[in-house]
Formats: sequence, structure tokens, C-alpha cells
Amino acid sequence: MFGLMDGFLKNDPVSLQKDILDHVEYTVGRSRFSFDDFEAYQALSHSVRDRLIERWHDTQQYFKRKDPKRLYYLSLEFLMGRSLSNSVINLGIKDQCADALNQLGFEFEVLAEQEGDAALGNGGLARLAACQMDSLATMDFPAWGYGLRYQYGLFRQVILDGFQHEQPDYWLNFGNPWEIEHLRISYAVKFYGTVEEKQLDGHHCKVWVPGETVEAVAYDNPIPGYGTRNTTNLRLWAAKPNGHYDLESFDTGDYINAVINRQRAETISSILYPDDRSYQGKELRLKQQYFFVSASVQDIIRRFKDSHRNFDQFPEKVALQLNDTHPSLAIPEVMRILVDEELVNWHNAWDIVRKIFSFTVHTVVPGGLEKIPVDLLSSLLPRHLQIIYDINFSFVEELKKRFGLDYDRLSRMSIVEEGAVKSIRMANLSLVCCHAIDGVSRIHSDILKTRVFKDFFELWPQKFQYKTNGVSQRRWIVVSNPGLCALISKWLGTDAWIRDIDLIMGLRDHVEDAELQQQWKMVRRVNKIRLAEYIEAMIGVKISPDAMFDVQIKRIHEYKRQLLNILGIIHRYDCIKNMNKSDRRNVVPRVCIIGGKAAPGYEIAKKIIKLCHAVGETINNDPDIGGLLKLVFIPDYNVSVAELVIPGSDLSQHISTAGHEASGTGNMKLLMNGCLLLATVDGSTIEIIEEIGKENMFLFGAKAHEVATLRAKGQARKVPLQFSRVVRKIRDGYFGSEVYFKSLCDSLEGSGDFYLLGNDFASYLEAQAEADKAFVDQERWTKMSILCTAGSGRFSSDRTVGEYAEKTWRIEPCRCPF
Ligand code: 26W
Repeated sequence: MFGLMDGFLKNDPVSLQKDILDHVEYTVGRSRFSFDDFEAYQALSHSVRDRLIERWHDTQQYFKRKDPKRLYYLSLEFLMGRSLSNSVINLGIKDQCADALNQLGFEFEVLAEQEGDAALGNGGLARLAACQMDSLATMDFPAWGYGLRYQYGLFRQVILDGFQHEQPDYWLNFGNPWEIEHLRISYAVKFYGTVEEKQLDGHHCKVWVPGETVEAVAYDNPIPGYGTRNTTNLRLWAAKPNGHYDLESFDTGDYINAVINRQRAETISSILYPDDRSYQGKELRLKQQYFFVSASVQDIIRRFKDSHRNFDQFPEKVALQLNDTHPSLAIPEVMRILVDEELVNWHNAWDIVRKIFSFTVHTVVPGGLEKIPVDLLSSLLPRHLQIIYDINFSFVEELKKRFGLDYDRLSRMSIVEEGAVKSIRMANLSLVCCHAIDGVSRIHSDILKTRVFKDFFELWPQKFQYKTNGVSQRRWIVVSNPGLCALISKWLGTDAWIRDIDLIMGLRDHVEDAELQQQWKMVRRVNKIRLAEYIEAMIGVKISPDAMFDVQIKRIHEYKRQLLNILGIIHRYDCIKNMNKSDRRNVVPRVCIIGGKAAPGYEIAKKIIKLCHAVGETINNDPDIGGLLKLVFIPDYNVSVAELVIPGSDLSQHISTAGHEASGTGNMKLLMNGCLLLATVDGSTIEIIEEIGKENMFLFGAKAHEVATLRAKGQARKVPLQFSRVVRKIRDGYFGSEVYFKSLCDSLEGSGDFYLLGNDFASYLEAQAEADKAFVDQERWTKMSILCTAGSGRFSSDRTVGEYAEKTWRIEPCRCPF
């Protein structure tokens, strides 16, 4: 092994340089005297990977020896983004790497840009999983993540003539140095077939005879903690054809087709579903869910059995967290393995299941709750359907005892939904079988308790908890905003806040210090210039860093109301056009930045993207407007684009119709970076208000408790004149494409406007005017910005994960010695 000493790889620049050159030659296969940026990136990554593997092994050995209770985090999606910068920072070797590269004539930042994103997720839920993995490792928790190794991540968004087009993201094309392929760690996952009754060792057993078997192969992605040797694991499964050949299928003589059929197994892990709205009831999606869940559960049980003789201690050693209901087939899978294969009796197995599972809900929209058609389940997973029916039978009996024959209630709460399409309600299954159900913010939890899962809350109030989401300050300050990171450490006199986020409050003591304010502004300006350069390079629009950068970056959804933002911009444009010269001097120049992907089948979201471009086209090319207003759409918004946009933003919008955003995590990232928020009183924003005070943000709009009444009013709702005027402009074709935009306009007027844009428009404009006023006074703005960062401590995923560890998972840190 390269640069080895005392069993550890050395981290000084000279040793690193030698390792990099060795990897150029032996791994990349290039001459050490001639290689380009990408090859240097590959060699550097492999040198970092070696160090990760070393720590990974030590950590797993240590866990094995100590045998602590472990957490397994099951998620169908992880949005990891890039790994290089994060890894070298968490390993504490960034400066040494930079030095080593400098002497070779390379620049670390340039190499870091060579890496593509690992985009194995859609949005908030998936990035939350990534931040929580970082916190789990940093806080020394014995935790592993489990997921799917999609060959195609979330589609790339390409904009042509203002329309979104989706291109496949074949992210493994250029290799992936951050994973370790373990061809020998694999499990058979079964599908289809029948269930037979048999006598086995004197037990009456159900035996599932599958119709198809697919192999799950492990790919491990080391997750290094910061300031610790602990390096945990994200194990992703890839589907491969099973090695056991059914001779019959080859006997037909059609050898070619037999092989091709088997090869189809790989489609299971080939593509991430890009819809973050509703459950589609597609067979492939169900196969993906079961595939990753079954391999993970088999792996977990195998590991437990390595050091335990029976399952008595299982609940003291294992906690399983379900990231939404997507992995909830893990519940019947654990039952099946325990009862059918390990011959644990049903009662004991059920006792175990009820103690080990917990789940988190990430949506408020009932349409987002998964339902699996019974027909589909009975053909794909016949044994699991039986198990679910058995669980439901006992549950319904329990309900009858408690509530009597209240059939309405019984049918609402049943795991099985009768109706045109008989289905399994995955949320109800999870509610029945988990010991804890978490919302992702306080208001979200209240909505779950009083509306979405009201019946279950009445039955089991103690199961309902909430853990407000958080984000990792390592990724969202240290990696993405090194300038601000250095400034924070300088003024706090320590960098300990990177592990202990509460210290960041200490910035409040310096908020009046003119020197800090000056330095704060400088750092922010450098970030704005970097962002301006990126925007010019990407879409050719020149913007001035003197303007206020106002951003809205998130998936495109009606409830997130990007449309409200665009209507506000049209209104602003109109106002400027109607101003005389002297009034224009008082206008605060703005650059409005919108970024986000629309689900491929979500027509209205796609129209919103087109409208954004059409409006931008008009405004940006209007010489009469000059530098006072620009609207740009940043294409292909993803984690690494976020890392660039967030540090360079002055104002950010989180303007969902109150009661619709379960939590929101973008608001936390922007807050940490000193970006002010313009927001509705929704999701985690409510808790942000408690931390930084409403005087340091711009709030507007109807409150969650008013929404139902407002909706009921329908056309009787007051809508300001400015709103109708702006919609009229779109209808009249001022921005072109009037036929295409008609349905968008219709959704805002008449009996439509479900998301209350018209109702909130006046107060939205007022909040925007307040933001303008605050920006004019740069000293005040800078102080508010500092107070945002200072007040962001509660929104670290370290806090979230700490709460889960204590209240839900009941796990303790297990710190591997250096
Ligand atoms: C089955 C289709 C589907 C797929 C994904 C439905 C719903 C989803 C996710 C739950 C959508 C999602 O990412 N939700 C977001 O989760 C974040 C993390 O908790 C929250 O901050 C956001 O408010 C929530 O929209």
C-alpha cells in the first residue's frame, strides 16, 4: 500500500503527493509525467478513498467488538452530491491535499469541479437523508444507511426555448471512486410465485416458492465523520442476475432469449423515479422498494446472527428507521424472515417488530400517501400480502374492542382500503407497526395529529413525536462557504462550532462590531461575484453584484408558489416601467433567481418554468429597465449548484401556502449562510422565527388555520386589483404563448386559486417592499444577516439526529479510538 506507516496512511503533503502520483500511474493508468485535471481528480480521489477505507475498517471492527445497539436508516433516496471536498474536510486533510497538488501544478478547487453529483434522490427527503448520515458519523453513532444504487440518478434538466427537457443522468459513466464494490456480499431477493404449507422440523410452515430470483450486490459508500476517526457506511444495492440457473429455462433451445431475460434483473436498480408528488402504483417501483428492503433486512439479520444465538436481544441491538413509507415493506419482510425462515413464533416476532421500527413522514398532502393495489402485491409478493392481512386482522380486532363496531372508523383505519381498487395503505401499516411516528417540524406534527392521522393519534397518542429537520453545517458552511467559515471561526476564536453548533450563537456578541460587519460584507460580496460569473457563463445574462440577489431554489410545485414569485416580478416590472426618472433612482436593483426541476409528468409545473423564461426574456431585454431588474432561471438545480447559489444570496423565498410545506430545509441552509428570509408562516419557518425574531425576516400571508375558511369562501375572497392586472398581462399575451399559459391563468382565477395566490398577493408585495427598505440600509442588512447565521444553530442536523438517538432509536455514541 502507498505511503504506509504504522498501519496508517500518512497525511503530510509529501506522502499524499506520492500516493496521488502512484494512483495516476497504477489506478488511472496514465503517465505520472502527463495527466490532466480529470485524471488528477481521479488520482486524488483514490488517495482519499484509501484513507476512508482504512478508517471505515477500523470503525466496523470497533463496532463489532463493542456490539452497541445499531441504527439502520432505510431510504429509497440519498442526495449525496459531490464527495471530494466533504471527505477531505471531514478527514482534516484539505490543506495538505491542496499543498500536494500545488507542487504538481494543480489547484484543489479546479479538481473538485471535475466531480459529478451523486443525485440518487428527488429533493428535500433525499438531501435530509444525506445530512443526517453526515451527522450520524460525526456524532459517532453506530449507524448505517441502506438504499438503492441507481444507475440513472435524477434526470438532468435542459432548457430549450424556455421549456424543460429531461435527459438521463448516467452518472457512473466516468467511474465512481467513492464506492467500494463488494461482489461477495450479495443476497437473493425473491419475487412472484406461490405460498405452500409444509411441515418443517415439527413446525407448520409457510414456504414461499418464488417465480423469479434476483441478486442484490453491495456497494459501500464510506461516510466520514468530522473530527473523529469514525467512518460509517452507506450500503447501496445493485441488482444482478441470480447465479443459480434454472436448467429448464435453457432447455427450450432459445439460449439467447433465456440470457436476455435474466439480464432484465438489472432494470430493478436502473432508474430513480423522478416524481416527488404522488404514488403511481407502478410494478417496477414496488419491485425496487422490496428489492432494497429485502437485501437490507437479510444483511441486518445476518450481521446480528454473527454474534447472537437467538433473537431475544434483537430489539436491544437493532433500530430500523423508515424514511417515509417507501421502505415500509421492511415490516412484513422482518416478520417473514423471523417466522418462515428463523422459525420464531408469530407472537414473538410481532413483539420484536413493534419495538424496532420507527418512521418519519415527509408530506402533508394525503395524495402523497402510498397505496399498493392488492392485485399487484398478491402477484409480486404473495407471502407479504398474507402477513399484512394477518397483522390487519389482529389490529381490527383490537380496534373493535376499543371503539366498538364503529364501521366508519374501522374502514378509515384499516390497513386494507376497500373500494374500486382494493389497496394496502402503507402509512397505516407503518402506523400500526412502528413504535414512533415523527413529523418533520412542529406544525407538521400538529397537522398529522389533528388531520391526516387523527384516528391513530386518538388511539396511540404516545407514538406521535416530531423532530424538526436540520442540515449539516459541514456541508452547508464549511464545504460550500469557506470564506464565511473562516470568518465565523475567527470571530468565535475557535472552529469548535463545526462539531458543536450551539457555539455559533456567540456571533451575537459581535453583531455591533463595525469590523465584523465590514468583513461579513466582503465575504458575501466575493460569493456574489462568484455566483454572477456562474450565471453569466451558464445563461449569458450579466448581473451586478451590487443588486439584491433574491433566490427561490427548490422543486417546482404549485404549493411552493414559484408562480407567486413570478407574478410579483411582473408587478415590479410594471411599476418600474410606470416610474419617472427620479423615482427610478430610489428603486433597489434586484436580480431574481429561480431554480428547480419539475416532475416530468407535472404539466403545470412545466408551464411555470416556461413562464419564468418568458417573463425573464421580456424583462432582461428591455433597455428601459436597465440594471434595475433581472429574472434568471438557473438550469439543472442540484446539490452542487445549491452550494454555489446559497452563499451568494441576499434574500430567499419560502412562500408555500401555509400548512403545505412539511418542514423545508432550504430555508435552514440559506439562514446559516446569512441570507435573509422572505416567508410564509409555514413548516420550519415557524421555528426559525422563534430563533431569530420576526424583526429579522419578512413574513406575510394567510396563516395555516385560516386557509380552510379562505378556501371555503371561494370566489367571495378579496383579490387585489394588482393581482388581476398581472394575470391579465399574461392572458393578453404580453409574454407570448398565451394559449399555452391559459390553463395557468385559469388555475389562479374564478373558482380556482386553490393555493391562495390572489389572497396573499397584497401582503406578499408589502413584505417585498419591506425587504427593499431594509436593503437600502446596508449596515442594518448586514446586522440582520449576521443574526441569521448566529440564530441558525437549532437547525443543524446534529440537533435533529441527537433527538432521534435519544428519544426514538435509543442508541449511544460508540467512538472509535484514533
Ligand atoms: C411516492 C412519491 C413521493 C416521493 C417522494 C411522494 C413524496 C416524496 C417526498 C416525501 C417528498 C419530499 O421530499 N418531501 C419533503 O421532505 C423534506 C424533508 O423532510 C421537507 O423538508 C419538505 O417540506 C418536504 O416537502
